[in-house]
Amino acid sequence: MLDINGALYVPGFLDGAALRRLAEAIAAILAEAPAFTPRMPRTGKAFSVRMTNCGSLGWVSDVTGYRYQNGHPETGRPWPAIPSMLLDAWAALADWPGPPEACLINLYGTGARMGLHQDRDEAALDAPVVSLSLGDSAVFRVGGQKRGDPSRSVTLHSGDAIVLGGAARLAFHGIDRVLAGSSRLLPEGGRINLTLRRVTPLRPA
Ligand code: MD6
Ligand code: FE
Repeated sequence: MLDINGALYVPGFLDGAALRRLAEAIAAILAEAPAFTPRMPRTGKAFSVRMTNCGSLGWVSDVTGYRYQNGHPETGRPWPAIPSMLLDAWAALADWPGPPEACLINLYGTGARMGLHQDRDEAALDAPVVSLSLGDSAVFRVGGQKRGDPSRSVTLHSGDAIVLGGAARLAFHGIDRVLAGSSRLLPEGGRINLTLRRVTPLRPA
């Protein structure tokens, strides 16, 4: 485990066999909850990343804003359940007393990236966000709690985990670029990032 600007970096958290099982589980989720193109609030500009979710809640973004909701924005169906191996990953990495409620699945094709952002749409900001990467490697940047704070980069490979918790929970972070063709895990290439989140406090106030 390494500290990257307060983020906990766990290289090789998942081995090859676990990654293959997880890739299959994600393919099944995508069959039930197809990838959608999120759009920026106000401008409606399309993200370069496509998304879906599993869990009781899923994160969506459209012209009206960012939010968590119970169902898929296009099919209206409830999100598929979070696979047990992801609940196990949360239990191993999160150090938090309840289960995650949402798993955002980010899909990176050629040229996709993710701008510097904070994850702050969760009421349970005392819970960390746990990230797992599959497929092609990507340059992940993490800074401080202000957009202009100094940042560090780390190349995330298939199977690596990142935990943003504690003082780093509200750190700005993003994906500068994906290194196309760096992994053979995913049949169609590209990169998948999973972020497990607790949205609501354990005992609602
Ligand atoms: C990505 N990750 O790796 C984007 N968010 O594709 C995130 O936005 C992220 O890695 C919260 C915590 C960890 C993360
Ligand atoms: Fe994020």
